[in-house]
Amino acid sequence: TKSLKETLQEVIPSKQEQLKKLKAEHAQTVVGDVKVENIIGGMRGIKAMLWEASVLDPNEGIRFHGLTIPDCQKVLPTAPGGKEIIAESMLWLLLTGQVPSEAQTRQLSRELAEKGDLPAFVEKLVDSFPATLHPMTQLGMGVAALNHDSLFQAAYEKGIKKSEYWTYMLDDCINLIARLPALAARIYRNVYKPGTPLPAINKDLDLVGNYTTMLGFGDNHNLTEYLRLYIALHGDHEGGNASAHTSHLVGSTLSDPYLSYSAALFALAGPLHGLANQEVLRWQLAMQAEIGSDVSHEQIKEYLWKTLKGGQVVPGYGHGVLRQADPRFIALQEFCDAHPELQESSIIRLVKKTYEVAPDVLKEHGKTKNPYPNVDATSGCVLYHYGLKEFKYYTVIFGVSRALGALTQLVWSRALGLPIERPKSLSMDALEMLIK
Ligand code: AMX
Repeated sequence: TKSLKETLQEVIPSKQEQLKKLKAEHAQTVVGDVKVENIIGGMRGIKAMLWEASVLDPNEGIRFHGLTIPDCQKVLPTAPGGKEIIAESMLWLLLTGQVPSEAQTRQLSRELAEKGDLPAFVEKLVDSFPATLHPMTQLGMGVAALNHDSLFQAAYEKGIKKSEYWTYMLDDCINLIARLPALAARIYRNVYKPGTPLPAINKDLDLVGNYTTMLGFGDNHNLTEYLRLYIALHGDHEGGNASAHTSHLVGSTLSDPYLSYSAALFALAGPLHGLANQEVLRWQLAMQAEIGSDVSHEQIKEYLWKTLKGGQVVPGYGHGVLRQADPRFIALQEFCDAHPELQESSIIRLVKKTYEVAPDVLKEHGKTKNPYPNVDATSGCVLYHYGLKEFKYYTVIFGVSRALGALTQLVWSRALGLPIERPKSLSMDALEMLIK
């Protein structure tokens, strides 16, 4: 069985060749133009960065190396006894562009489990945080502190060839992904279940199986399966989203993966990005409290208008790139449809009914370019149903997941020798001079 590193070693040369050819033959080819609206509009729509693992189509949604979510669900190995994609098979696909075999997936699970323990000083650091410190702040600080053991940083200090950067990057990235469950679970226990014993990592379990067990939900098979799917699906969403772009930017300075990804986590912590799933749940619960669970479409419509007229956004709807219902939302809805306990859940039923009404209301409202749901419209509500009820923790789970894609690109950025990012900024005066 070929290992992950051996597989990457084989695929990297052809990608390097592809980049060389693009540079040699098309360096001056124009692929888009920059308008004033792009400059003042958060760079929306500008094609300005390389990102290998996934590409987001406005209508079709995400593809991972060309595979749609349903494609991935067909071909990627699951956990033994499970049906859902797992983090390991998704990570393998993201990194190599290839579908791993069952044996390769198990080998990676074992490697991650063997590397999953936290250094004692990080445990102490995390245990010293007040329970009132937001779990995302704790996660970002814990990840940054793990750079104590960065192999890339140590090798760089000694002096290594540029062509070797990616191998140290890969080692760091695997170590970081391996340690995220223990770190994230420790934060959960400290904040919400203080004093309860944290189980040790089981070397025979997959990454998310271990994560769920350490959170204290190991005996809930359906929640474990949900988290496997959730973490695989949230793994990557091309490069321009705020968290992925942040890790790309910081990594371009040759900061190690721990520092790069901790910066990404602080971008993920914003309410317009990763915090949205907690906002959706808060909003749906407030709706339930006000109008009840057994409600008509008309009542939901009224509640939607109340939210909009109050000057608030409808959380879980709209997207910077997508212009259709998010296929990740659809995949999570299908998970709900396949599990009777979720079909009977009042909060899940309310999410579904909201989806039947909200797009038309948002179209009539006329502001958002995308009146359809994004993945957050449902993700937190399922966690809530299964008893993981601490909203503030939800973005941490997203943070465990997004590492798959962001760290993949760090490996590729170093393998391709991409330079430090340095876009040009302009003042309004400078912009006006250009327009004249
Ligand atoms: N409800 C009400 N109004 C909305 C809206 C929504 N769900 N989504 C967008 N709008 C409004 C915007 O606020 C903006 O109004 P303005 O002109 O007064 O500022 C207008 O519609 C145009 O916005 P847009 O171009 O359609 O969206 P965007 O690219 O600027 O923002 C996003 C995208 C996701 C931040 C926005 O749709 C939003 O705030 N949605 C709700 C929060 C949410 O679900 N976020 C999750 C995103 C996914 C993720 O990162 N996890």
